[in-house]
Amino acid sequence: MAREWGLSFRTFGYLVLVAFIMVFTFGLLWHNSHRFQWVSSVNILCSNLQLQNNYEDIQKDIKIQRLFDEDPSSEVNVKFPRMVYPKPLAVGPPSRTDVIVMTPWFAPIIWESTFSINILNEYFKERNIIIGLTAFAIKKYVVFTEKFLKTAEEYFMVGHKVNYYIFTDRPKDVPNLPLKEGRKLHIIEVRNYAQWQEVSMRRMEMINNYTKTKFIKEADYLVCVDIDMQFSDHVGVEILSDVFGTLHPAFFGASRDSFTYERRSESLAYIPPDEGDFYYAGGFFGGTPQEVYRLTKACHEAMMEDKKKGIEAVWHDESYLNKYFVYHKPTKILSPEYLWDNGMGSLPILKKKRFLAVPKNHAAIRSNDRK
Ligand code: 5GW
Ligand code: MN
Repeated sequence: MAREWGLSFRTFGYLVLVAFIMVFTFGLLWHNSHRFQWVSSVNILCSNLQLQNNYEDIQKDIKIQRLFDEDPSSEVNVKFPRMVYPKPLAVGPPSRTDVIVMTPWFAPIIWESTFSINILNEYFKERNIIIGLTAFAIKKYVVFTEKFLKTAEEYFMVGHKVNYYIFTDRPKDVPNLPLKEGRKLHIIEVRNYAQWQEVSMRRMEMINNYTKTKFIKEADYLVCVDIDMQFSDHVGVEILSDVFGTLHPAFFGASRDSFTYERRSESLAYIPPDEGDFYYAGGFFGGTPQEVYRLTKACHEAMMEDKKKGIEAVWHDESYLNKYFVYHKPTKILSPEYLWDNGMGSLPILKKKRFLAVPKNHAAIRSNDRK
């Protein structure tokens, strides 16, 4: 046959050899690509990604795998996670150019696409933390607990251990919902107060008392929120820090002189016109039990001092919280994504609405009659 094509036996021999080597090489490559399938898939992912700090787009492509966990034949006991994602940029366009993502005291301000939840989850998962979520359901506000808890199950700290602490004067009216593994409901029975201002303000005292006797033993972080709210998108470990506050949705773009800080110098909540960084919301703060203890103690004691003098700050507990944060800077700040009211509409900078006010009939929910 070689003769018919005008090839010498020698050339034909070479061709056969080359063909054999090629088949062998491709066979080996094909075999390897199947043995280490995660490597090839990761390579494909990486080559498709523009190397940007836009974590929003890469979120779904990130793979953090425990290399040896998944290989039963491995005899290696040391377990190193693989952390596969595009390299963060040290120099180059920032992930957000429309908002400030860092305070002058180097506390991050948490906006969508500034963090990678997979990296953060890996970090907090390794520490096996427990997060305590506190909320008050006093009097008629108990009606908000069901939606609050149901949506928290869906969006709040999914995959982590959570203790719900519901403070209420109506424990029987708190629904007993099925909770996911690692999540527990603690109903804390407390007294009510006749005046609504006091209901709101006494939260500081009650959180303070229970932090000292209970939370400090049961939780690594506390998240203290309003209950007339629903979770509507991811709220996870990216919020956790020693002590954190949230930008109030009505004031994050406002000037200092339009903040509704307490402006009467007789009150301990007084903030002089040339001080203050942001206007923080009373309905979402937290931190470690130690820091929450300090914060709630300071706020409660200031309220009690003012009460003796017959003065109460203009926005109650929120005013004292704002005062505290002027002199004890939060170590992390949550953007209004974490506390939004649809009454405020939508904005281009607001990529996510994670925790939303539930519309309420103010007159009906706040009246003193029992139904
Ligand atoms: C009742 C009437 C007027 C204002 C507050 C209340 C009230 C508040 C109440 O009867 N029961 C109660 O548990 N609260 C707690 O205080 C809830 O956790 C509530 O989310 C929080 C703050 O009060 P809000 O939500 O009415 O305040 P805004 O500023 O969010 O409207
Ligand atoms: Mn509220």
